[in-house]
Amino acid sequence: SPGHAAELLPESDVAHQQRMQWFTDAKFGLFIHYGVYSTLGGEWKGKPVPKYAEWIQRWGKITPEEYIPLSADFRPDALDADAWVKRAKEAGMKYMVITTKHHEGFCLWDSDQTEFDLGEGTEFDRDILGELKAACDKHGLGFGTYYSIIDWHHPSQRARQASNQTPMHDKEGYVNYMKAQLKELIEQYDPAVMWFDGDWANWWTMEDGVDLYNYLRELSPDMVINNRVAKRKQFKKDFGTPENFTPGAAMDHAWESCWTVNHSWGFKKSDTKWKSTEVLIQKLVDIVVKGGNLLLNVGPRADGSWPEMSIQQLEDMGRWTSAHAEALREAEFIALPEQPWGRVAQAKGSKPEKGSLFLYVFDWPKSGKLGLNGIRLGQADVSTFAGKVLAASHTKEGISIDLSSVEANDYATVLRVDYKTMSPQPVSTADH
Ligand code: H79
Repeated sequence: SPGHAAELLPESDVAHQQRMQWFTDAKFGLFIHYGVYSTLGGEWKGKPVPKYAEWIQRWGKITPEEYIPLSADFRPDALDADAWVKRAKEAGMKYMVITTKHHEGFCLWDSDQTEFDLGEGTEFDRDILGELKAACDKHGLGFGTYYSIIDWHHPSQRARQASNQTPMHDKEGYVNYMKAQLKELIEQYDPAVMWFDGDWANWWTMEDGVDLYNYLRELSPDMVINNRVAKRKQFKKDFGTPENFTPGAAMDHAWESCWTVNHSWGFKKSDTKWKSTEVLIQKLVDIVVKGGNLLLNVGPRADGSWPEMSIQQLEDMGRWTSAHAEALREAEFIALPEQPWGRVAQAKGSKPEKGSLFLYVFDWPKSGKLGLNGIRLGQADVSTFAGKVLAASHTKEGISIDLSSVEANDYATVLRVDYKTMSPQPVSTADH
């Protein structure tokens, strides 16, 4: 309860590791930002509003009296849950996370706690979270729910939408509201991931987060919860959430980097900053070789259709992820110096006396020779994933691979190095 210095419920390292295994193996997931803001597409009174479209109420200075009636226009008639999940699956994604309640406070399920929601008694009487959960079960994806701690609709914070200097009112009442809603989500949809956001609110403390984490852990022993349940900078469980950046190296805990396919998270008509497939694939590789997941966001239109570009981006990614499933799924972090041409991972189960490396070539060396540096390998057989064997020679720095018979892939060309004996220390010149 508020005011208590809560402690996390105990969990052994083994239990934690077992609970997290599917998540760390997943590598790639779909993020969906979908809510009343989707009806505006980032425009208010005929003009684009700057910044993220899901923040339009704040940045467009829209009053609650103007904003609330917009929910009547939110009719996901064209939402095809099976098609959404299939697109994710074919892209190589293993789970999805949808904004069940963003900062605007609108709920995508029929909540007993509010009338600002979809479902029975509203214009649109369909259980879209139930449909998505069923599609995820059918296609073997994990179903996750995003839930914002900040709520601009709830009376406790309604005035804070216009200015976050306005004090929080009846925090205890709001925490009880959150707990009741989260219980509904767990009981109705049994989410594999609970993804919080808005932890930066000055009224939300570490103790509040720990208390909420314990509450959820008792309701759902296996659910994976992100670190924004508390204060993301201090809280490590269950996973870190770098947003719009990728850490420089592996971390000592699970993590997931979230990026969006353009600039805004929610659908924004004027947002044409679509990331190229090359950028997206290279992000995925950069994250995966450091032991993280990529949660890639799409912002559907209010009716549930997706921008054509996003459908295309996921299709293009799927071609690469299915051709290189092994180099995606079996990749494990290996501490090596940076390679100027791309990234390196070791295959799961590799040992110093025998194993494999995956090389992901982003920038094709003009010389036609690829230098894998900072490593000493005994008998290295280099091959492409088409089974072509490449000539390799040992150099002072590591090995040099002849690429003259290989055709470059647009996004990341993958090579496999099978070695007998490996020492991943920089080769010192004194050895020669
Ligand atoms: O849901 C998406 C975004 O809407 C949400 N997180 C992703 C996943 C997000 N909202 N804001 N941010 C991310 C960036 C953080 C902005 C902040 Fe601030 C800077 C929070 C506190 C300081 C400016 C001042 C915005 C609110 C107060």
